[in-house]
Amino acid sequence: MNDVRRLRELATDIAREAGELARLRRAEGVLLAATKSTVADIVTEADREVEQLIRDRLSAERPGDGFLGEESGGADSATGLTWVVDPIDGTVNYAYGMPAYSVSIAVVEGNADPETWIGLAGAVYAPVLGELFTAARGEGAWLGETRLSVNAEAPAGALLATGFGYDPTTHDGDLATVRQIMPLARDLRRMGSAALDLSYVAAGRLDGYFERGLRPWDFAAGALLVTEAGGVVTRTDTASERPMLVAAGPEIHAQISSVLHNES
Ligand code: LIP
Repeated sequence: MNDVRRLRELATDIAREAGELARLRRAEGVLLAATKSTVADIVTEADREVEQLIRDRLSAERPGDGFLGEESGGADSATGLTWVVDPIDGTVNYAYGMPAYSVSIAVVEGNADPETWIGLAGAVYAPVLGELFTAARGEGAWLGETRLSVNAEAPAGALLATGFGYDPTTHDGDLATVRQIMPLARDLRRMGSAALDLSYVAAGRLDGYFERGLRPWDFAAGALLVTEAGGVVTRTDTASERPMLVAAGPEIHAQISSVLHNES
């Protein structure tokens, strides 16, 4: 039996240290390290340095656990647990000096396959905003000492968030989805960090969130926050290159899913 509280404390402690490093490096000036899938898909030296800090801490504290990080790839698990890490989620915001970025650290039972893993604990830390979201399986979702709960309904229409991939050829399809869903919405937000979008759904700051094409590290911690706050997180089109993730309270999730199914 895994001690999910201890795993949560470890994720929290490392996320705090990693977030402070990211904030320090940003203040010193951002160095672009490379581009990845497209010219818009950037990685900074800080992304790599922060992920290495996280990986080193986990190797010391949890030898034998598996690892999947956005920048340094994966390592198989010898213990049955795998850490899924986005060192700086919202990298473009980070590069431009916007505060909406976060360190996302999750630990799952199983390997880094979202179709089969069981989320055990997670932390999402936004260092500039000074907010640390945490969750452990069966222990609820928290912002500091405040327990979180998703919104049950949205009588004035749902405040929704979404995002778009780095590949401009996908933007028309994603905008068609937005157009399809807007009749449910009172408004739409596009913050640029999936981990924060999911944290905000858990906190009731958003009524729902949907996005195609997220990678496991973008949502591993945030999805646990939402489910531990009473919400529902689903991924559909999982055989495609761009699965659709939807996160919301049960009623709003059903409304979004109904529209998406009619769309497809
Ligand atoms: C980002 C996600 C965001 C998405 C961006 C990007 P990154 O992750 O958090 O929701 O819309 O396209 O994938 O690249 O900053 O780690």
